[in-house]
Amino acid sequence: MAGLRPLSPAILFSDKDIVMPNRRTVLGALGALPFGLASGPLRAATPYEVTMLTEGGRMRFSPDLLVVPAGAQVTFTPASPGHNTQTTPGMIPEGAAPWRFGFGKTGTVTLSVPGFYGYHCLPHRGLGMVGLIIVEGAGMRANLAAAKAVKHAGQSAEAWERLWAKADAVMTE
Ligand SMILES: [Cu+2]
Repeated sequence: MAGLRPLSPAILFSDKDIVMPNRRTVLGALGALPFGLASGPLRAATPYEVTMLTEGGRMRFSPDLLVVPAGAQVTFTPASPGHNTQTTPGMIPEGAAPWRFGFGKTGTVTLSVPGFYGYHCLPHRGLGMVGLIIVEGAGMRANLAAAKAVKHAGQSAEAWERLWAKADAVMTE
């Protein structure tokens, strides 16, 4: 997996929330689970799945950061009503197809073009319901700067700050 380094425990176990887990959470997870870098939540066996859910009044994608190989299929599954997923303008690689699915619908996308794919839930974007998929492969960094430069409003801006920090943590150089 060129371009990425093994995921740290903090990354592996942070998919529950866009806030990084505290030390106790990480240690607890390490103690409770066999630790395999290649089989952590961010590298789940195919088919890849992102769940759209509301939990404790909080709306989010889980995991909100997913790393997949080029050509992978990712399925968005509604675990709670009222959510959708669609690509965020300016946040997909050149030549990649945008997606947009209806509310409460399951949708599957095939991600052939390496790069960074930012997406959001239409009604909850301002509440920080956003996500990032990194598709590994040659030229994957071509749209990184452009995607990072996209401006966001409200809690989405904070959510993206955290997401990019997570992305930076799994990337080398
Ligand atoms: Cu939503």
